[in-house]
Amino acid sequence: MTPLIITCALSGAEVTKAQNPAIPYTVDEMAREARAAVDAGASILHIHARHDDGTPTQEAGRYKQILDAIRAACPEAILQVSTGGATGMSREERMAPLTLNPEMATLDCGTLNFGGDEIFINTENDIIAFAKAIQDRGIHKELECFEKGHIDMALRLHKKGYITAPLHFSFVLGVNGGMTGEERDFRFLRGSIPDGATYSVAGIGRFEFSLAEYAILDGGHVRVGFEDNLYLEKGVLAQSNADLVRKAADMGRAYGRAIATPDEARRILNIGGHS
Ligand code: KMH
Ligand code: ZN
Repeated sequence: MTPLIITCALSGAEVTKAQNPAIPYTVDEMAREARAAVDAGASILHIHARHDDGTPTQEAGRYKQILDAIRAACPEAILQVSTGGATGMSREERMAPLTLNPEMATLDCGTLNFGGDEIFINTENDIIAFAKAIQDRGIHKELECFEKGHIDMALRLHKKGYITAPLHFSFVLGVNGGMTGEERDFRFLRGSIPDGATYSVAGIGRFEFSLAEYAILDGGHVRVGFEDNLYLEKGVLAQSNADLVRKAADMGRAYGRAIATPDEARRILNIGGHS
């Protein structure tokens, strides 16, 4: 079976130290969490920038400090910036980290409710603009799909030439306002992507490890980390992102999947023409 690519979503934009004190905000905390996650088996790091007080930001300057520190701590890892940022941010604001030419970036493929009064807005024109900005810079994209309509949108824009191959999907399931992450949801989405496409699952909260198991058994890939889930098991907070990565890696190995190194991940996803 293909080696298992583990992505670690280090901090996200929404969760806070009040919920789990181990969530990294500062540059040093980000770099330390990144190194430990890579040591535990992560090959891709999904990065949202925060200011020292935890406020999410898409400022290129702050992203640069964080990317430089993470690169120094783990030069082998694939760094994936978020173009999702936080709800309420403008298109231009969200695009700023692309000016740093990271190896990977997310491309969010549709709008959804995001709890309370929050709406995560990704209009068709937003998606086209993000796709162009990402692809023009030769950055490898991950197509974030929070429900089936987002896959349909990505495939429609692929057919029109706005989103180019290779197609690598992330099924982000369990957001309050998006699709749940039950097994039937996974099977529906997994069956909706074209042959030859790759995918990873990101289960929010209680869906993190159940979805990971379906994907591992199916030959897919997995994202874990504080952005998605704060708990190692019910009622037990994870002490670090590495705890969550280690649990996914142990599950992968138990089902016969070797854990992909960053270079193996580059080959599997065809990043930069590796194949
Ligand atoms: N923070 C969410 C509103 C992404 O990284 O591309 C969006 C998000 C998606 O996290
Ligand atoms: Zn994110």
